[in-house]
Amino acid sequence: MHLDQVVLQFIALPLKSPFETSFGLERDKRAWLVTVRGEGVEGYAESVASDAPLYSEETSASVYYCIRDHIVPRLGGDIGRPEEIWERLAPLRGNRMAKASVEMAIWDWFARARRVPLHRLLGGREEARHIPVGVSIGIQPSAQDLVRVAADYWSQGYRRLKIKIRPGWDVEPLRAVREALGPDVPMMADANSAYTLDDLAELQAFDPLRLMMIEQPLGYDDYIDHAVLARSIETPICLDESVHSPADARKAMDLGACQVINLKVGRVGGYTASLGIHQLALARQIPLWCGGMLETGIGRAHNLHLTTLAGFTLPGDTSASDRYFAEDIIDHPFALNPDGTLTVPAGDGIGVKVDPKRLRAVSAYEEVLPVDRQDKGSRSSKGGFPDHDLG
Ligand code: OSB
Ligand code: MG
Repeated sequence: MHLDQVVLQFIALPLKSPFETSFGLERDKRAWLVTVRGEGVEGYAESVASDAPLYSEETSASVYYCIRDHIVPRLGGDIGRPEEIWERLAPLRGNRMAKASVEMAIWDWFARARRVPLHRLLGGREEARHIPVGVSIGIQPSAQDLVRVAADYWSQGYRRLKIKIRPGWDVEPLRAVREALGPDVPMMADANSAYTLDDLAELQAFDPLRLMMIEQPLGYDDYIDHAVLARSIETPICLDESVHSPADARKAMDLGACQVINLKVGRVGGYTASLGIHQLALARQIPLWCGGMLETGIGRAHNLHLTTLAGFTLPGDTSASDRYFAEDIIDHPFALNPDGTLTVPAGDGIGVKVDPKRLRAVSAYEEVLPVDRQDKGSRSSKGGFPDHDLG
């Protein structure tokens, strides 16, 4: 199979309400949509990098330049299997979000060309049609607000509540939710690296709340301190930011730095790396769940296909489209089923497409990058990325 073009479209999609974490506040979902074209078929994905390097080192700008200058030039010639993309991109260090956005679109392209759903190409469980999901709740103005928001999501059917924390917004608001909703509600916290081992007393104070886990309490690049912390608290530790590869996952597991892993395809560089982590997690009996990055429906569809794999035993962060957006950009936005599941889209590839009218309303910039050097490509800016408005 041969690729002809990679199309980059930058979108800014308003969030229904701002999302606040220990590293910042997001008002819009700003992302690159990636379309790959060849053999008369298209494949779709999106980059999970944000404008500022707060969650990871990558940014919207770095993703653009990496795709344009380093990834697309490596996509020429025959592609026999989607796994080859990981090998072609392996000489490029880091830049995993950039790699993943193209690699994921190519997996979708392959699945569509073979007329199979993506989960089949990935080796997911055929019977996993409905995926139990949770919701991630940002930092709220008060504990009272948090209890109201948490109770609302719980009543909608979400299977677990993840609550963002930071020093000064941690045990008290979580205790308020525990007291309001009762001991049986599956709850967890995500610190996004806001603590250090000096905060051991605060982190131990979570123990009586019987959380499912605490996500990335310590350094975004750390396993050693997490391993120390794991021996000093009862709450299981889940790693997010500090796991970038199967090798990272193995080291974190060997050191006892985590009992759970949040797997985000974008963070680890694509599906081939994700499948490597998945295999390891199954072998070591480390539960996985699929994380999220406030994706549009395109990224949500990818997440659901991944979550059909057997190692995803805990509800993830792939909530319904209406949790973040008044209007998603896909033809069939995701709705929460009454049993707290999302339905894996049927059809070829990821099973959803961008709605062209919605896309026009939210797109700021478009560039066509030729894989075939004969083609000149094109650019059209509506005053968005990358000319202005880097955010
Ligand atoms: O740490 O999991 C995280 C969103 C942006 C960046 C990092 C994280 C998150 C979330 C939201 O927790 C997950 C989602 O609902 O998509
Ligand atoms: Mg996280």
